[in-house]
Amino acid sequence: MAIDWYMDFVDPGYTPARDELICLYYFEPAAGISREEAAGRIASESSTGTWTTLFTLPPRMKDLQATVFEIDGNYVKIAYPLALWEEGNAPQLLSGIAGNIFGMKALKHLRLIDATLSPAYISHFKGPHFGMEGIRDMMQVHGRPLTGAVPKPKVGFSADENAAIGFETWMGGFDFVKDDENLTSTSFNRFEDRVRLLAKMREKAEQLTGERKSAFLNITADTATMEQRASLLAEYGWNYAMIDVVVAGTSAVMTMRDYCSDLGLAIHAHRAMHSAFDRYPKQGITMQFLAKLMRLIGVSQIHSGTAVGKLTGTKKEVQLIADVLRNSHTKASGHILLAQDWGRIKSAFPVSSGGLHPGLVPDVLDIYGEDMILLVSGGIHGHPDGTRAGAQATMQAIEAWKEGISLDEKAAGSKELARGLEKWGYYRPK
Ligand code: CAP
Ligand code: MG
Repeated sequence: MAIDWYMDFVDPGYTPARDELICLYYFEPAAGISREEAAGRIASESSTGTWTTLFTLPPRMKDLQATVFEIDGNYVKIAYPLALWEEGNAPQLLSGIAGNIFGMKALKHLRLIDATLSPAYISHFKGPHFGMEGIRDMMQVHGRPLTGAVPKPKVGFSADENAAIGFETWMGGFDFVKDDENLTSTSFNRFEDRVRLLAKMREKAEQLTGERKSAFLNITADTATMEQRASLLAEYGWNYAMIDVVVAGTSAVMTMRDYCSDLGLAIHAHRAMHSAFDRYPKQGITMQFLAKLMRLIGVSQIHSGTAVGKLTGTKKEVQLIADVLRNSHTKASGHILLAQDWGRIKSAFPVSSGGLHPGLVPDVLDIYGEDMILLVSGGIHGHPDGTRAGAQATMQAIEAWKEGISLDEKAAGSKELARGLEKWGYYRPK
């Protein structure tokens, strides 16, 4: 008597239906397990199956089974019937395609690389509230990257000190001030104080510069507290909320997407903890899939890497993530990206941050182009002449890139940039 039925989930001749979801995995079978059987196990355990044959199987069970339809070396494509998935429930999707399968003994390695989300599946999601164009209109910034900085050191400033640094950042020409991922509402810097004191500085900087200024203030906490904090942000005229989306979780982000949208707040998504599951190339979940999921559930922007700064992520990965976030259609690309039609789902901004300084700005803009958010934090506060000069140096570096001239040429007439290059040159932090 057959013990298992994993091969029932394998059909190389199968053509997926238009409304099915397609997942691409990298996999390595454990010793003694064939590729076909390993692939069948992934499809089985991520849809309807289990480790042994069963007998009570209503006919609909067959229609709900996922199907392995393509195995190419260590890559497998699996089609998932739409009916498997609850409408608009992204956490449930993860429980299926990114759940138990990562722990199966039958697999030495498994990595979810990407998924094609069918138009029928996407139709139950709202996506980003504003889209890139909406954010640009809201901030009245066109024809250049948007810019921002986190006060550094990461935490330790009082709310007063934080507001003063924010003012200097804005007066240097930056659009945004941002909380660090590990700053929420600590005894030395309460969220309420920060919101209120920065709002005062924002108004002053807007009057003095005539520019629209904003901030990504970190509301990350339990969902009820996040709602209270989002309401407070709106009360003080802020147009953004920041959430550490990986640690808060997909459910909380979905709830906050609607709550913030009702308040007219865009969501800045920090991805702290992402490297715990996306860094090792043979295991886990890719950042491009995480970016896709976060666009689907409605963040307005998410960190996507620098390729030249202090944190991991290759130029190719960074560009892929940017495509997933910005494009209305993404083309399939080898074994790293599946085709995706986003339908009416709006775009989201990629955010480049981490070890950047004026000397690295052209490299980053060569990778991204200007439709991105550039966060330079240590790279402005560490400027020899202070925060405002650091921000001015970064804006001058952006101008140089737009003018198509080298930073050295630009620095000849820009003392802030010259001083920045004196300190950092073109150093790539490790
Ligand atoms: C950058 C940063 C950001 C990282 C996040 C930090 O500061 O504030 O959190 O960029 O990584 O705490 O390191 P610096 P990623 O500019 O001073 O380095 O963008 O890769 O998600
Ligand atoms: Mg940070």
